[in-house]
Amino acid sequence: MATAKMVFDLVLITTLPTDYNKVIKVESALDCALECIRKPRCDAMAFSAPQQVCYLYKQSFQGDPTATSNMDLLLYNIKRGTECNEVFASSRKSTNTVCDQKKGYSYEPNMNVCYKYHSSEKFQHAAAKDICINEGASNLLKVNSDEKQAFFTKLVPSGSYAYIQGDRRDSTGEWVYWEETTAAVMSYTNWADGQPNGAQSGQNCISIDATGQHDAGCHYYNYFFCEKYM
Ligand SMILES: [Ca+2]
Repeated sequence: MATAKMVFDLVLITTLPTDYNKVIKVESALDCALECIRKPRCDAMAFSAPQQVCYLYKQSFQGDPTATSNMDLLLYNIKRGTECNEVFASSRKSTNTVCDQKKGYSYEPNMNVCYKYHSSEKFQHAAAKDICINEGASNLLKVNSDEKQAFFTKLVPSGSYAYIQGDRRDSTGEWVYWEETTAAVMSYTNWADGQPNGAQSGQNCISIDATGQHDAGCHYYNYFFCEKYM
């Protein structure tokens, strides 16, 4: 059996470079290294210990001579022999959760949220959800904290609405999130003034604008947010 040789060079950098390709939820720096090695075009990686996420890069890092080591954020350049590509090409596909920048997804480390804002074409609620799932997301975005409410309502320009997760069950009037095929009662809502106001007229979905959350007809055409749950 060929010996697969690879070298990890620790690089000192003050701030995380933002030109990463993928963000992956992992448990350790070693898992992060394995994710990088599995990808033939990955030349560098960063592991954030507090968030347990792994950032993958196509380009090697340039070290910063003034930076000091930081155990919360470990960055490595990776050099490997061609044997490594052969060894890992046949290794099992990772089951870790990936936030894929190539598909237009962004990662917000402070909230640990991987999301995409679809702001060019409007869709009805069911179609929007299908688009999210078909491009690898978990579902529409869950706005289930004050931080997410503040962050995402700011992204929607005045006069526009964007769908998020949540719909009302006619039988009980409860608002629920869908976890694959199971409905979970929503624990967080943050309605705009005067909302929800559409129970009588079948406003059974949720959109956000700059002012907060609105119950909205699921047949309305709106922009939308997708989320990959990390
Ligand atoms: Ca409404």
